[in-house]
Amino acid sequence: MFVVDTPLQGGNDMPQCFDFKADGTVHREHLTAEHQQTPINIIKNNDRGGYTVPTNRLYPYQWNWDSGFTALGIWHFSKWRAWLEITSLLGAQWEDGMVPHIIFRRNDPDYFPGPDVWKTNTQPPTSGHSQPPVLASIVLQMVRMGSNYDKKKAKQIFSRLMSYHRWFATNRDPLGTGIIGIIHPWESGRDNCPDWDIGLKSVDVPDDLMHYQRRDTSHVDVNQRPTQEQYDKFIAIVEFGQKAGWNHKLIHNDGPFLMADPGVQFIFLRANKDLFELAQLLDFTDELKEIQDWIELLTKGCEWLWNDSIGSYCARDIKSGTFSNATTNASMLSFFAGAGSKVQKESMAHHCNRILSACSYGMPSWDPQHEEFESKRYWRGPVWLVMNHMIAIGLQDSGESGLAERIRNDTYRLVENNGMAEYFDPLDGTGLGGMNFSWTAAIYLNQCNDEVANTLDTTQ
Ligand code: 9WN
Repeated sequence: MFVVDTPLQGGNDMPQCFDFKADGTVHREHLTAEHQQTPINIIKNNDRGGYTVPTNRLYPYQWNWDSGFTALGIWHFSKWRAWLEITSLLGAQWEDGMVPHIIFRRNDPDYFPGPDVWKTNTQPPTSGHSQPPVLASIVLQMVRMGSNYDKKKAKQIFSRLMSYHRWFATNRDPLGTGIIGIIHPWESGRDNCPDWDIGLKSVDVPDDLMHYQRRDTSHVDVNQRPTQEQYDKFIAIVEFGQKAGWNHKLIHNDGPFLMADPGVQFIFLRANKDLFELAQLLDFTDELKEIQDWIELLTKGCEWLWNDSIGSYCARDIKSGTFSNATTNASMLSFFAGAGSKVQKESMAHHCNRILSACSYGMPSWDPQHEEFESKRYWRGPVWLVMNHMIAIGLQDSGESGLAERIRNDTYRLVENNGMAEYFDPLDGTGLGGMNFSWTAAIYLNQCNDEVANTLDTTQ
């Protein structure tokens, strides 16, 4: 058992299903219907009919990886609705296979930039790039937990998952290097992480940049969001893509931003391993070779992200080769991907231990011992539970069960003490950003149910 030295604070209306024993270890009580009700209610309240928004007002549309994780949570109380979340997302897949990062089913002035800025000319209207490709991993998890019904559902969408991965492999790595490039910080899902400051330096904001008004800062404290300078650059990249008619080959070659993200790289490698297992389970044998080739290439590509000067996987600018120099929660996904040699894995486990010792709640999105750490500003420090979910799976798979348990316990403590926030301060646990957040509720629900299932397994 991992020993946690931060006392519980209590003070919110979530029942706590764990407690601390005199020896300092954490013991969970049985999961009750009451524990599940709060997250279920949150997800249901964010249901907009066939798809779920991340939270009311701040994010009024369907987001790609949010819907994936949310489906995983929904699966525990409604199987058909969980599959609907995934099929509705895939319903917005572009003809070339891309699954966009936002789907705009109705126009909503609460969010900027909306469909009239992206101008993708798709039906339904969407944004113009993608997000971390977690779908195949989510689908495999639902199939593993489920029955023939889930297998049948997965079979129906398998070819769409294939074309999504084919799109990523060819459009985000057109030269076949095994290194996936993202064309906008939003494509990483870790929007304002200091990693992207490197690539954003060379993004010029044109004098005639569209005049716009941010909406995010009218919902959330400005200090918990990206800066205005970053936002101008985000919009400048969108303008470039829109003027390029969202031609992704052109954007990859000539666009203002192109960086390799350990998050997307590792998530995509893992997603391909999961897609391979899915193909085997569902009897799609013709596809195995193509997936295996992606796995081999991506595994090689990971080497380019190894920053020897700090002994960690880091983001890297594809054009200049410049490395970021901090270990993030995305670096920690190397375990999820199964990447690296024995020595590299030991080094990553060392960083994991060091970082967790430096904060009360893991896993922070930026190294707390790095000068640019900001405990409350979005992806420059705070903890995000979807990242915790994948990091814990990776650590467990790699035999680092003590570290995995620390991460899972921190997820419970954060939610049960501070509510279902969008993200959390790793130093004091404060819930930040939007509240009543779908993916936070979903991860909590999944983790609780997962634990019950595992307990049942071992007692049978
Ligand atoms: C831009 C919805 C999304 C998440 C991202 C998170 C944030 C959007 C924004 O919210 O990004 O995509 O406007 O800030 O960074 O990971 O998918 O929850």
